[in-house]
Amino acid sequence: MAPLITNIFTADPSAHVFEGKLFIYPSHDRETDIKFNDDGDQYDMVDYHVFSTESLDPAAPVTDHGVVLRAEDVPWVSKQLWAPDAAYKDGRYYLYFPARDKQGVFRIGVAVGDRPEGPFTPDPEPIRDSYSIDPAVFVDDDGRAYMYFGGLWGGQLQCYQKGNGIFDPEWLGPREPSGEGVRALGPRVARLADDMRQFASEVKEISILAPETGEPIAADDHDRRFFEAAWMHKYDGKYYFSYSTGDTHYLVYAVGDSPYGPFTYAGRILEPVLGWTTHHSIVEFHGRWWLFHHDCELSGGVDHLRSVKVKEIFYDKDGKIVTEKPE
Ligand code: FUB
Repeated sequence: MAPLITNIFTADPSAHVFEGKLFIYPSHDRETDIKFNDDGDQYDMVDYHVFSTESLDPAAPVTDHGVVLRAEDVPWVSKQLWAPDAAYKDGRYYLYFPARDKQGVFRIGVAVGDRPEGPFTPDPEPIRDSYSIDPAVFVDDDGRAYMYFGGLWGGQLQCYQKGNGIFDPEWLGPREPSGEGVRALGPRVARLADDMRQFASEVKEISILAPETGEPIAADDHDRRFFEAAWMHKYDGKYYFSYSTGDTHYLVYAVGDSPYGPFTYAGRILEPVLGWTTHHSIVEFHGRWWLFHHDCELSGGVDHLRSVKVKEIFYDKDGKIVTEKPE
């Protein structure tokens, strides 16, 4: 299947329907001489573009709205603009993005605009109490907004085992908890304030439960434990929390009855693609459900030069997502 975006390398697509059009907020991958490592230093991105399309018909054009935010325009950022997301509330659009601060610690920032295609003006400081990577913002039917976030290894989630805001540098690197009886680290969620620029609640850890035991997924269960790439969507009144399993390269999901979880693991959405990372979003558009994701086919398998793709997904009669194979 051909990539949706071919003029530049793009990854981590967060798709949203705004003003009746489909908007995509991806990372913008670029060439670098930085050596590949398991901390992801080679993902050295410096800006964001926004894309939109009126239709997901393969022949429909996709518009590149150009650069909407640069690392150099955000006072607290040192490097690595990783996977972003966007949200709309009360007439304004919000672009959320993770990046390393001047101390090399990942934080999450917000930039605000009047149009879905930007431009966006960044707040001068990261969101208070935010940490790690991969923000995904979900606005529920009652108007309440939640940010899901977190990522292991280079994403530094494992550095916060002593508590929110307590960064433990001992855990830096491609590391995570392991061992018999040790539960996996959960992704994080916080409710967003009405102004969408700060957290209105404490950051909470989310529980992802194994269906066979009802207990949290084990740390060594790398086929199912949360690694990065949080996404939330609602289908038939249920909350579908989806994510990447990182080093086992699956996109998987878990289902719950509340935006805070707990969520019970429900299966795979996409088998591994070409390339180390896998990251996605799920959105309903014109009455059909779409999985946006990326792979490295266009770059011939270069892990940090990815391209956004889209694929229709289907639910069975019980609300289970039918597993897709990469194309
Ligand atoms: O694009 C940089 C990082 O790679 C993202 O933040 C992760 O989700 C992975 O896709």
